[in-house]
Amino acid sequence: KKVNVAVVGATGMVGRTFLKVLEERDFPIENLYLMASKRSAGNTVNFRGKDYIIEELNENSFDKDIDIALFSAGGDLSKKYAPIAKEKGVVVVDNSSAWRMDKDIPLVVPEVNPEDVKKHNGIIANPNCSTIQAVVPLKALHDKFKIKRIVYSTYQAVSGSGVKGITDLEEGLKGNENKLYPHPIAYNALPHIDVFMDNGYTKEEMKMIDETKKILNDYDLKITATTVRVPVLYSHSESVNVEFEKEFEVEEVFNILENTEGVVVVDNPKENKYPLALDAEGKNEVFVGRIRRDFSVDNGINMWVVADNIRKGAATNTVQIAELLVKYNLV
Ligand code: 2RA
Repeated sequence: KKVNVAVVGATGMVGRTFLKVLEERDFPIENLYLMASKRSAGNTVNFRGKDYIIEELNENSFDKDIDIALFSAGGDLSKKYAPIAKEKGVVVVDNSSAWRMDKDIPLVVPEVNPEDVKKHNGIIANPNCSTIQAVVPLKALHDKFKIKRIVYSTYQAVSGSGVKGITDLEEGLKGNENKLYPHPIAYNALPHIDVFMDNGYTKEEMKMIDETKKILNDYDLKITATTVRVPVLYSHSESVNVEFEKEFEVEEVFNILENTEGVVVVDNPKENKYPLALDAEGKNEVFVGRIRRDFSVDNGINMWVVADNIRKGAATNTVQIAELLVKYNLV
């Protein structure tokens, strides 16, 4: 069955990657509509050998026959236009954080909680990139050994801040002053992603904590997080420390992860083989390695989890949600 798709924020890094992933995965598109700001309206983008003219996003953008709208246009535009699209019968898959913690809006990682798309009432939220790559390996382990506590420590690429993040790093490495972050990102590590809350955590850290509980549907999980911006262009790297309720053998963990959809285990330290940001860049899987028992607790494990934050962290996950909508005949 072919569907009519709108891409909102078509010229941004994630928007452009939506189009690449839609092509790569041969998503069944009947008609495609590209929407962006006034500044980009009128430009053309090639998709499957055909040129498409970008239209300016406005209140009437969804008056045409659109089945699914993939949004990556920031929280404010999502808050304004997702309800308009929904009223017109469009199913919105939104990348912003605007709707993620709304109890009536599913927060979906297709390898983890695919059935939740069936609960949608017009809007489905795509989780934060750093959350997505963590829950993909965690779900099967949670089902088998029941997670008690998670400690996240992340090392996040500057592309998470969009093109400005990339420019800031590239300019910083040339010795030019940084404009985006509160401190130079070149040769540095900034324990400050998004804004600080009253509880001393950043919004990015609270997103990982809150979104993990919602996606795994377990609000008893004890979770803490420290998210750090590092001078890497693409791919987020994460140290994930997990304590389980039940005993396990490390061999079991390897076997489970090696058989988890969307996970690639890269783990042979003696041959310097472990997940690397440069290796994950441009790929859609979540790479897991450095799997080893945490001897400081009864049933603990450490893992190193790496994924392309623009692909699996955003565009690919969103397209996979759209694939579920087609698969479940929800559009
Ligand atoms: C970041 N995860 O990396 C956030 C949003 N993309 O900045």
